[in-house]
Formats: sequence, C-alpha cells, structure tokens
Amino acid sequence: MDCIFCKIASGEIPSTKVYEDEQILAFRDLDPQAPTHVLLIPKKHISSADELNAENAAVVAHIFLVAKELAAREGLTNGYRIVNNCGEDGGQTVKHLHFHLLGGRKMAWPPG
Ligand code: DGP
Repeated sequence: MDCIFCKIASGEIPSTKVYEDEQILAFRDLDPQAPTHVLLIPKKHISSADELNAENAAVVAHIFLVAKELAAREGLTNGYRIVNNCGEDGGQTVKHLHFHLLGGRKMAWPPG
C-alpha cells in the first residue's frame, strides 16, 4: 500500500522516533507547528478516525495514554493539545490515522 505512515512504521522512510511498541509509533512531525509536535500512529493501517469500530478502536486509548507519557517527558507541564484531523473538511492530509501531540506554546481556540 502506498501509505507514507505505513512506510514510516516499517522503517522504509526514516523518522525521528520518540516512542515505539508492538502497536504504535510516535515520531516528530516534519513541519512542526509548536515547540513539541509529535505524531502518534497505529502501526496497523487505519485510514482515518471515521474507520474506527469496536474491533480496532482500543489502540486509540493506548495512543492517548502514551501521548500523556510523552507530554510529561517533553516537559509540557502547562498543558498540551491532542488533535485528530479527519477527512477533507477536518484537514487530514495523510490518510493513515494519526494524532498530533502539540505543546510548548499557548494555543488558540477555535482552530482556523
Ligand atoms: P494531517 O494534516 O493531520 O493529515 O497531518 C499530517 C502531518 O504529517 C503533517 O503535520 C505533516 C506530517 N508529515 C507528512 N509527511 C511526513 C513525513 O514524511 N515525515 C514526518 N515526520 N511527518 C510528516
């Protein structure tokens, strides 16, 4: 499958990894939008949040627990944001489920 994040998960495309286990990988975003900008992905291909179901959704809870640990490791004691962009209107550009962990600066709400 021609999926950039599957290739990152397999090591075919290099990335700056910050966490890895059997289920998920976390690596630094190529185009960081905050001092900390890490992407967390399931290794198994799920194209978007809209493809989650009762069989594959447990990995999302795991991703959030790891995101919390990474936020602590990155020193984000004043808070952080976890973002999932889903589909065209959500601004998703890579069609492999991923969560952005952003921190190290004050963020605006609502997003643009
Ligand atoms: P989204 O817009 O939510 O689909 O975010 C995709 C993110 O992926 C975007 O912030 C840039 C990042 N990205 C795209 N290609 C690569 C890559 O090859 N390596 C890394 N580290 N990040 C990438």
